[in-house]
Amino acid sequence: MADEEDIILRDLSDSELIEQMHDDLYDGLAEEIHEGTTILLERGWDANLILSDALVEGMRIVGIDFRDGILFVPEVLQCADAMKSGMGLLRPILADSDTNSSVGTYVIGTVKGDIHDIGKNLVGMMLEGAGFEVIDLGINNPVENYLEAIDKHKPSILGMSALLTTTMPYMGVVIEELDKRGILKELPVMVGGAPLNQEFADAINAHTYGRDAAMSAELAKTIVGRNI
Ligand code: B1M
Repeated sequence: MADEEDIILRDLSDSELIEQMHDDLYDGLAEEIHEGTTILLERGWDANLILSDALVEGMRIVGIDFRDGILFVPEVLQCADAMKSGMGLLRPILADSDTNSSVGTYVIGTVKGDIHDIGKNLVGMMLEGAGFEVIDLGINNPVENYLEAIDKHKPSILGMSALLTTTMPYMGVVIEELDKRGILKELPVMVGGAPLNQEFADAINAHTYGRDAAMSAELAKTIVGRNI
């Protein structure tokens, strides 16, 4: 990024900077998002607020134009990279747990056919902040990956993320398989992602529906008995 842009960002008021960051995220400018996030942190902004007001809100705007055919996949990929450059700075803060020992192990992954990972990564960060050891399986996970991870890590909770209406039914496939193998009665499953709701989670027999990252971390603590 040019120094000139640096100076401009620093000269902006908080609200102007937030708006500029929405524009920069839209334009996929990773360095500018990194810089904007740094400035807000230096000004004492809470990491959660930077996440919601600057980054998630910016991505919401991107989503509208993506839906309307104004932005296309290559552009939105750049937006995602820009978002991740800001998240990278917030990660150590959000994931900084005040508990020394792990409250439990949480295996999380995006389901088969789905490559969206920003929301999943956020949930993972919040879980780490809540004291969980997070095993992240990444994206595009078939049922075998979840089974293997359950066998290997013996998690307290299994989490699945899906961002597409075409991939969310696959969560039901995984849950059915867990049920068939007698795992479901012992392993709480949390599902989440923008197209989901409680009704869908109930319909596929998921233990819990996580609406957003912060709520999911709270729910996870409740499940392992750390919120009571
Ligand atoms: Co995609 N995409 N995308 N995309 N994309 C959506 C989801 C879409 C709604 C855009 C739109 O049309 N408005 C639409 C889905 C429509 C539908 O299913 N009905 C869509 C589409 C259609 C597609 C493609 C099919 C486009 C194409 O190729 N023609 C394609 C599919 C690829 C695939 O997966 N097979 C595709 C591709 C992509 C990119 C690769 C370009 C990129 C992803 C990059 C990446 O993730 N690394 C991308 C992006 C960025 C989006 C939007 C714009 C943003 C998603 C996001 O990161 N949001 C999205 C539009 C939108 O959602 N507004 C869109 C920010 C994030 C913080 O929120 O992920 O919702 P979210 O996570 C939240 C909660 O949902 C929750 O907590 C998070 C934090 O609060 N949560 C959980 C999520 N997982 C959870 C798990 C939990 C608990 C809570 O427990 C385990």
